[in-house]
Amino acid sequence: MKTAFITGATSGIGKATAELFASHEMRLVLCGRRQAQLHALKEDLGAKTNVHTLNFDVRDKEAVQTAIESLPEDFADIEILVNNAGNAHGLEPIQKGDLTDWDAMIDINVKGLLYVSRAVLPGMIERKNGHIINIGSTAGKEVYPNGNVYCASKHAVDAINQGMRLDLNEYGIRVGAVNPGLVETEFSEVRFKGDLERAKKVYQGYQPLTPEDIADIIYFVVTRPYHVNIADLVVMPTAQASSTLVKKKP
Ligand code: NDP
Ligand code: 8X3
Repeated sequence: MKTAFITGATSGIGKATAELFASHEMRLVLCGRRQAQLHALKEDLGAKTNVHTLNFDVRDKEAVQTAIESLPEDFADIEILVNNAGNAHGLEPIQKGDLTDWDAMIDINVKGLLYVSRAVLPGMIERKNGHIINIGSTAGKEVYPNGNVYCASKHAVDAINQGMRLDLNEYGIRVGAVNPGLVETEFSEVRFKGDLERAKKVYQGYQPLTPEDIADIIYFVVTRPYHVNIADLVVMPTAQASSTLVKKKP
């Protein structure tokens, strides 16, 4: 039974991945800040597999380290790390950017991913066995108007993905990124600070990806034979050709 550690498992892509992994009886460590959602996940998925939940903010490096060090023996040998926690905060031209939003995106999407990886890696290196899946974005491949800092944070994930693969090569650890385009989750709700009407509009007039679509791909990535490493994968809805070109019904 493989142990998978998923950050940002309380909603969207992380939650769908946890559900799919549970249906394949993978042992799960599920992380997020919302305790009620973590509790519900443990109740629901606990019927299918062994689940351990960790409540921490990826921005807090001491909390990250303590949480990972506190893992019970059964869950401590992490084979798969899905670095998924992250969000966009705001969509403003650079000259109007909110500094708190900028801090959140850099601290969560970039530094949080680094803190979690740094805490998990020693075990993988010792066992010479591990697979890291970094959830990037099309925003890490191109920049769109008003996306400035979110795109920068995902370009950083792209660079970190490449850097990890180079540095971990000698230990036989697999590293790859899954970079989705538009996926309907709580993402836009967070970006627009709870403005549900505005969030809904992002996904209207075409068929966006679902979190389950991305979970399927992540499951495919982690179930390839060990000599196969999917290094970098971009996936968009068929209606999307780039960050700025989406064919919508009038
Ligand atoms: P959701 O908002 O649905 O999920 C985000 C998850 O990240 C939640 O589980 C949330 O948990 C967790 N999270 C956010 N901030 C923190 C934090 N400070 N500490 C710990 N956990 C945190 O969005 P998605 O599922 O869409 O996003 C998942 C990933 O996919 C992100 O990295 C996002 O950038 C990326 N992505 C999303 C796309 C989309 O169109 N939706 C497209 C491309 C990439 P909690 O609030 O409980 O802490
Ligand atoms: C999420 C996709 O296009 O909103 O990373 O940046 S997008």
